[in-house]
Amino acid sequence: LDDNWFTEIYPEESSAFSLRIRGRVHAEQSPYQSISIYETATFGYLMAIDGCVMLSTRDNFLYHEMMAHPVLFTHRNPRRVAIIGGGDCGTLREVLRHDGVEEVWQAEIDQRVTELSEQWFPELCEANEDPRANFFFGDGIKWIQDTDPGYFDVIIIDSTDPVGPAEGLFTKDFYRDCHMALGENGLMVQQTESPLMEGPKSIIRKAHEDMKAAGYHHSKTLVFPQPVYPTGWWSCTIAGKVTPLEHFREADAGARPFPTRYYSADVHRGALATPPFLQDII
Ligand code: AG3
Repeated sequence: LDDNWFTEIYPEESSAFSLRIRGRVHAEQSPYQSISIYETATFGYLMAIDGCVMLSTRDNFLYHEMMAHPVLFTHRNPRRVAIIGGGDCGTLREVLRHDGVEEVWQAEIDQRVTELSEQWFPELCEANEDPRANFFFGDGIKWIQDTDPGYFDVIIIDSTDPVGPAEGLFTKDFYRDCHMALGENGLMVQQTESPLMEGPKSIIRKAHEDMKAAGYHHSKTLVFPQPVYPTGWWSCTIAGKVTPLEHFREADAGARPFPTRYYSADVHRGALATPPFLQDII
Protein backbone atom coordinates (compact mmCIF):
# COMPACT_ATOMS: atom_id res chain seq x y z
CA LEU A 1 0.00 0.00 0.00
CA ASP A 2 1.26 3.44 -0.90
CA ASP A 3 0.84 7.00 0.41
CA ASN A 4 -2.82 6.98 -0.64
CA TRP A 5 -3.60 4.70 2.30
CA PHE A 6 -3.75 5.15 6.05
CA THR A 7 -2.67 1.96 7.81
CA GLU A 8 -2.72 0.98 11.47
CA ILE A 9 -0.53 -2.06 12.06
CA TYR A 10 -1.69 -4.16 15.00
CA PRO A 11 0.45 -5.71 17.74
CA GLU A 12 2.71 -8.53 16.58
CA GLU A 13 2.59 -6.91 13.11
CA SER A 14 0.56 -9.76 11.66
CA SER A 15 -2.56 -7.79 10.82
CA ALA A 16 -3.50 -4.23 9.94
CA PHE A 17 -6.37 -1.98 8.97
CA SER A 18 -6.22 0.38 6.01
CA LEU A 19 -8.40 3.06 4.52
CA ARG A 20 -7.83 4.83 1.24
CA ILE A 21 -7.24 8.52 1.95
CA ARG A 22 -7.41 11.71 -0.03
CA GLY A 23 -4.69 13.09 2.22
CA ARG A 24 -3.52 13.95 5.70
CA VAL A 25 -5.12 17.26 6.58
CA HIS A 26 -3.47 17.81 9.95
CA ALA A 27 -0.60 16.45 12.04
CA GLU A 28 0.86 17.65 15.31
CA GLN A 29 2.68 16.56 18.40
CA SER A 30 0.69 17.70 21.44
CA PRO A 31 2.29 17.67 24.90
CA TYR A 32 0.87 14.13 25.33
CA GLN A 33 0.78 12.37 21.97
CA SER A 34 0.89 12.70 18.20
CA ILE A 35 -2.47 13.52 16.64
CA SER A 36 -3.26 13.20 12.92
CA ILE A 37 -6.40 13.85 10.92
CA TYR A 38 -6.94 12.24 7.52
CA GLU A 39 -9.58 12.81 4.90
CA THR A 40 -10.55 9.32 3.76
CA ALA A 41 -12.18 8.23 0.52
CA THR A 42 -15.31 6.70 2.07
CA PHE A 43 -15.16 6.99 5.89
CA GLY A 44 -15.17 10.78 6.16
CA TYR A 45 -12.49 12.14 8.46
CA LEU A 46 -10.30 9.94 10.61
CA MET A 47 -8.46 10.86 13.81
CA ALA A 48 -5.41 8.83 14.80
CA ILE A 49 -3.47 9.19 18.05
CA ASP A 50 0.05 7.76 18.09
CA GLY A 51 -0.88 5.89 14.91
CA CYS A 52 -4.00 4.25 16.43
CA VAL A 53 -7.44 4.98 14.99
CA MET A 54 -9.65 6.88 17.43
CA LEU A 55 -12.68 7.54 15.27
CA SER A 56 -14.06 8.08 11.80
CA THR A 57 -16.98 10.22 10.71
CA ARG A 58 -18.72 7.21 9.23
CA ASP A 59 -18.81 4.69 12.05
CA ASN A 60 -18.15 6.44 15.38
CA PHE A 61 -21.88 6.32 16.17
CA LEU A 62 -21.57 2.62 16.96
CA TYR A 63 -19.00 3.14 19.68
CA HIS A 64 -20.35 6.39 21.12
CA GLU A 65 -23.95 5.19 21.36
CA MET A 66 -22.83 1.97 23.04
CA MET A 67 -20.57 3.78 25.50
CA ALA A 68 -23.42 6.07 26.59
CA HIS A 69 -26.88 4.54 26.27
CA PRO A 70 -26.62 1.05 27.81
CA VAL A 71 -25.17 2.38 31.06
CA LEU A 72 -27.55 5.36 31.19
CA PHE A 73 -30.58 3.12 30.62
CA THR A 74 -29.33 0.73 33.31
CA HIS A 75 -29.08 3.38 36.04
CA ARG A 76 -32.55 4.13 37.34
CA ASN A 77 -32.13 7.92 37.36
CA PRO A 78 -28.79 9.23 36.09
CA ARG A 79 -28.47 12.94 36.83
CA ARG A 80 -24.72 13.56 37.15
CA VAL A 81 -22.35 11.94 34.67
CA ALA A 82 -18.56 12.05 34.31
CA ILE A 83 -16.65 11.12 31.16
CA ILE A 84 -12.96 10.34 31.62
CA GLY A 85 -11.18 10.87 28.31
CA GLY A 86 -13.65 11.18 25.45
CA GLY A 87 -11.98 14.37 24.21
CA ASP A 88 -13.64 14.14 20.79
CA CYS A 89 -16.98 14.85 22.55
CA GLY A 90 -18.83 12.01 20.80
CA THR A 91 -19.75 10.31 24.07
CA LEU A 92 -20.66 13.67 25.59
CA ARG A 93 -23.14 14.35 22.79
CA GLU A 94 -24.89 11.03 23.40
CA VAL A 95 -25.04 11.58 27.19
CA LEU A 96 -26.61 15.00 26.68
CA ARG A 97 -29.46 13.42 24.72
CA HIS A 98 -30.83 12.15 28.05
CA ASP A 99 -33.21 14.79 29.42
CA GLY A 100 -32.82 13.57 33.00
CA VAL A 101 -29.09 14.29 32.96
CA GLU A 102 -28.50 17.58 34.76
CA GLU A 103 -24.72 17.85 34.73
CA VAL A 104 -21.96 16.23 32.68
CA TRP A 105 -18.22 16.63 33.15
CA GLN A 106 -15.72 15.62 30.48
CA ALA A 107 -12.23 15.19 31.96
CA GLU A 108 -9.80 14.94 29.06
CA ILE A 109 -6.04 15.14 29.47
CA ASP A 110 -5.34 16.62 26.03
CA GLN A 111 -7.20 19.81 25.13
CA ARG A 112 -5.90 19.55 21.54
CA VAL A 113 -8.07 16.45 20.97
CA THR A 114 -11.16 18.50 21.73
CA GLU A 115 -10.00 21.49 19.68
CA LEU A 116 -9.28 19.28 16.67
CA SER A 117 -12.61 17.52 17.06
CA GLU A 118 -14.40 20.88 17.05
CA GLN A 119 -12.65 21.60 13.76
CA TRP A 120 -12.90 18.25 11.95
CA PHE A 121 -15.84 16.51 13.67
CA PRO A 122 -18.17 19.46 14.38
CA GLU A 123 -21.23 17.18 14.43
CA LEU A 124 -19.84 15.47 17.55
CA CYS A 125 -19.36 18.82 19.25
CA GLU A 126 -22.77 20.26 18.41
CA ALA A 127 -23.94 19.95 22.04
CA ASN A 128 -20.78 21.41 23.61
CA GLU A 129 -22.55 24.72 24.31
CA ASP A 130 -25.26 22.93 26.30
CA PRO A 131 -25.30 24.57 29.76
CA ARG A 132 -25.18 21.09 31.36
CA ALA A 133 -21.80 20.35 29.72
CA ASN A 134 -18.62 21.08 31.68
CA PHE A 135 -15.03 20.62 30.57
CA PHE A 136 -11.94 19.85 32.61
CA PHE A 137 -8.63 19.52 30.80
CA GLY A 138 -6.07 17.67 32.86
CA ASP A 139 -5.35 14.37 34.55
CA GLY A 140 -8.64 12.47 34.95
CA ILE A 141 -7.17 10.23 37.65
CA LYS A 142 -6.36 13.14 39.96
CA TRP A 143 -9.60 14.87 39.02
CA ILE A 144 -11.77 11.92 40.08
CA GLN A 145 -9.81 11.66 43.36
CA ASP A 146 -10.71 15.30 44.07
CA THR A 147 -14.43 14.73 43.36
CA ASP A 148 -16.80 14.81 46.35
CA PRO A 149 -17.58 11.25 47.46
CA GLY A 150 -20.83 9.93 45.99
CA TYR A 151 -21.21 12.84 43.57
CA PHE A 152 -21.69 11.03 40.26
CA ASP A 153 -24.36 8.55 39.17
CA VAL A 154 -22.45 7.29 36.14
CA ILE A 155 -18.76 7.41 35.14
CA ILE A 156 -17.85 6.62 31.52
CA ILE A 157 -14.21 5.83 30.78
CA ASP A 158 -13.72 6.60 27.09
CA SER A 159 -9.99 6.07 26.75
CA THR A 160 -7.35 5.02 24.26
CA ASP A 161 -5.66 1.59 24.47
CA PRO A 162 -4.17 0.69 27.89
CA VAL A 163 -0.73 2.04 27.01
CA GLY A 164 0.75 5.53 27.48
CA PRO A 165 -1.47 8.18 29.09
CA ALA A 166 -4.43 5.74 29.41
CA GLU A 167 -2.58 2.96 31.23
CA GLY A 168 -3.59 4.20 34.67
CA LEU A 169 -7.27 4.08 33.67
CA PHE A 170 -7.18 0.27 33.49
CA THR A 171 -6.26 -0.29 37.14
CA LYS A 172 -7.92 -1.40 40.37
CA ASP A 173 -6.82 1.80 42.09
CA PHE A 174 -8.54 3.97 39.52
CA TYR A 175 -11.73 1.86 39.67
CA ARG A 176 -11.66 2.32 43.44
CA ASP A 177 -11.35 6.10 43.06
CA CYS A 178 -14.36 5.97 40.72
CA HIS A 179 -16.22 3.82 43.27
CA MET A 180 -15.68 6.58 45.85
CA ALA A 181 -16.92 9.24 43.45
CA LEU A 182 -20.09 7.25 42.65
CA GLY A 183 -23.38 7.37 44.54
CA GLU A 184 -24.94 4.27 46.05
CA ASN A 185 -26.55 3.10 42.79
CA GLY A 186 -23.49 4.20 40.85
CA LEU A 187 -22.41 2.63 37.57
CA MET A 188 -19.13 2.82 35.72
CA VAL A 189 -18.44 1.75 32.14
CA GLN A 190 -15.11 1.36 30.42
CA GLN A 191 -14.15 0.66 26.82
CA THR A 192 -12.43 -2.73 27.08
CA GLU A 193 -10.94 -3.30 23.62
CA SER A 194 -11.64 -6.20 21.26
CA PRO A 195 -12.90 -9.57 22.51
CA LEU A 196 -11.03 -11.15 19.58
CA MET A 197 -7.62 -9.76 20.56
CA GLU A 198 -7.97 -11.51 23.88
CA GLY A 199 -4.88 -13.50 24.78
CA PRO A 200 -3.43 -14.80 28.02
CA LYS A 201 -3.21 -11.23 29.28
CA SER A 202 -6.92 -10.70 28.80
CA ILE A 203 -7.90 -7.06 29.20
CA ILE A 204 -11.55 -8.02 29.65
CA ARG A 205 -10.85 -10.63 32.32
CA LYS A 206 -8.53 -8.24 34.16
CA ALA A 207 -11.21 -5.52 34.02
CA HIS A 208 -13.73 -7.86 35.69
CA GLU A 209 -11.21 -8.93 38.34
CA ASP A 210 -10.11 -5.38 39.07
CA MET A 211 -13.71 -4.11 39.20
CA LYS A 212 -14.68 -6.78 41.72
CA ALA A 213 -11.53 -6.09 43.76
CA ALA A 214 -12.40 -2.39 43.73
CA GLY A 215 -15.74 -3.10 45.41
CA TYR A 216 -18.25 -3.37 42.56
CA HIS A 217 -20.63 -6.28 42.99
CA HIS A 218 -21.66 -6.60 39.37
CA SER A 219 -19.78 -6.44 36.09
CA LYS A 220 -20.88 -7.23 32.55
CA THR A 221 -19.25 -6.98 29.12
CA LEU A 222 -21.30 -5.82 26.14
CA VAL A 223 -20.10 -6.35 22.56
CA PHE A 224 -20.73 -4.34 19.42
CA PRO A 225 -19.19 -3.81 15.98
CA GLN A 226 -16.62 -1.09 15.33
CA PRO A 227 -15.03 -1.53 11.88
CA VAL A 228 -12.15 0.94 12.32
CA TYR A 229 -10.79 -0.66 15.52
CA PRO A 230 -8.61 -3.78 15.73
CA THR A 231 -10.60 -6.88 14.56
CA GLY A 232 -13.68 -4.74 13.88
CA TRP A 233 -15.42 -6.02 17.02
CA TRP A 234 -15.31 -4.10 20.27
CA SER A 235 -16.51 -4.21 23.87
CA CYS A 236 -17.37 -2.14 26.90
CA THR A 237 -17.59 -3.41 30.45
CA ILE A 238 -20.11 -2.01 32.93
CA ALA A 239 -19.53 -2.24 36.68
CA GLY A 240 -22.26 -1.63 39.25
CA LYS A 241 -22.38 -1.23 42.99
CA VAL A 242 -25.85 -2.72 43.50
CA THR A 243 -27.79 -2.71 40.21
CA PRO A 244 -27.85 -6.08 38.37
CA LEU A 245 -26.69 -5.18 34.89
CA GLU A 246 -28.90 -7.62 32.98
CA HIS A 247 -31.90 -5.50 33.87
CA PHE A 248 -32.18 -2.13 32.20
CA ARG A 249 -35.02 0.35 31.75
CA GLU A 250 -36.25 -1.43 28.63
CA ALA A 251 -39.48 0.53 28.25
CA ASP A 252 -37.63 3.86 28.55
CA ALA A 253 -34.97 2.66 26.10
CA GLY A 254 -37.69 1.60 23.66
CA ALA A 255 -39.51 4.94 23.98
CA ARG A 256 -36.37 7.13 23.96
CA PRO A 257 -37.30 10.57 22.65
CA PHE A 258 -34.06 11.08 20.69
CA PRO A 259 -32.61 9.58 17.52
CA THR A 260 -30.05 6.77 17.55
CA ARG A 261 -28.56 4.88 14.63
CA TYR A 262 -27.36 1.73 16.39
CA TYR A 263 -28.68 1.68 19.93
CA SER A 264 -32.16 0.34 20.61
CA ALA A 265 -33.72 -1.70 23.42
CA ASP A 266 -33.33 -4.81 21.23
CA VAL A 267 -29.69 -4.08 20.43
CA HIS A 268 -29.05 -3.49 24.14
CA ARG A 269 -30.60 -6.85 25.02
CA GLY A 270 -28.56 -8.54 22.29
CA ALA A 271 -25.32 -6.89 23.39
CA LEU A 272 -25.85 -8.36 26.87
CA ALA A 273 -25.60 -11.91 25.48
CA THR A 274 -22.11 -13.23 26.16
CA PRO A 275 -20.79 -15.60 23.46
CA PRO A 276 -19.45 -18.85 24.98
CA PHE A 277 -15.79 -18.17 24.14
CA LEU A 278 -16.01 -14.86 25.96
CA GLN A 279 -17.76 -16.49 28.90
CA ASP A 280 -14.71 -18.74 29.18
CA ILE A 281 -12.36 -15.74 29.28
CA ILE A 282 -14.32 -13.88 31.91
N1 AG3 B 1 -11.54 5.10 22.17
C1 AG3 B 1 -11.04 3.77 21.88
C2 AG3 B 1 -9.80 3.76 21.05
C3 AG3 B 1 -9.12 2.45 20.97
C4 AG3 B 1 -8.75 2.12 19.58
N2 AG3 B 1 -7.59 1.31 19.49
C5 AG3 B 1 -6.84 1.19 18.38
N3 AG3 B 1 -7.19 1.79 17.27
N4 AG3 B 1 -5.76 0.47 18.42
C6 AG3 B 1 -11.47 6.11 21.19
C7 AG3 B 1 -12.12 7.38 21.59
C8 AG3 B 1 -13.44 7.60 20.94
N5 AG3 B 1 -14.20 8.57 21.65
